[in-house]
Amino acid sequence: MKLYTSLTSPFARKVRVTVIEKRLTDLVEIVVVDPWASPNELVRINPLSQVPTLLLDDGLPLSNSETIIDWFERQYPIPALLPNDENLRTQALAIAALTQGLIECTVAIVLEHRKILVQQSPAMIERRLTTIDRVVDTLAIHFDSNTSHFYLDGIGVACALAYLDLRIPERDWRERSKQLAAWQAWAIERDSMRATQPQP
Ligand SMILES: N[C@@H](CCC(=O)N[C@@H](CS)C(=O)NCC(=O)O)C(=O)O
Repeated sequence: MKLYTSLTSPFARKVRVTVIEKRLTDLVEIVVVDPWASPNELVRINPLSQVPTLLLDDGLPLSNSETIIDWFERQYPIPALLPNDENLRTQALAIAALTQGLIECTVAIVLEHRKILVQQSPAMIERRLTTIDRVVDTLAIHFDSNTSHFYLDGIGVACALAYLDLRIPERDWRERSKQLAAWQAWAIERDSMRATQPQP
């Protein structure tokens, strides 16, 4: 199968980390594309022209990071990226959804900053930044230096915070929680995170 990715997309990074954590790198060919250039090879299989896109061996293209990660978890359940316990599983999915929103907020700010100044909305940027602060505070309740698992909620947290560092370094989320910062310092040292560092 082929995974279409860019070298900076945090959505695609979650999937690439998942592939490594599940030890599936031999099965997945990485294809680096620029989705913003709408390359034919991507648009042909995904009309959204977005990464990540996973092209299955039977020719079915899957888009959306959460859908792709869910597919990997069902097809290759071991090692598991969700806890067995139903309550813990639901909690992990709830946190993963928050991290998806955190990435979306960060991307929205990046896109706003790319507009010419008169078209930018400072109010919208401020609203997104405040949302980011709230999500960071919520994640800090669940992740600290005692958290040693790396399920898909953790993958989401690590990729979302790393993207925040990359794109909005001036918003120093570490100031909000030393505990979350300690967890992130541990997470980014994992082989899967080191191997997928953004290359702007
Ligand atoms: N909801 C999607 C979002 C994917 C997405 O927006 N990817 C960006 C790269 S970070 C992209 O390909 N953008 C190109 C475009 O939207 O034209 C996911 O979770 O995978």
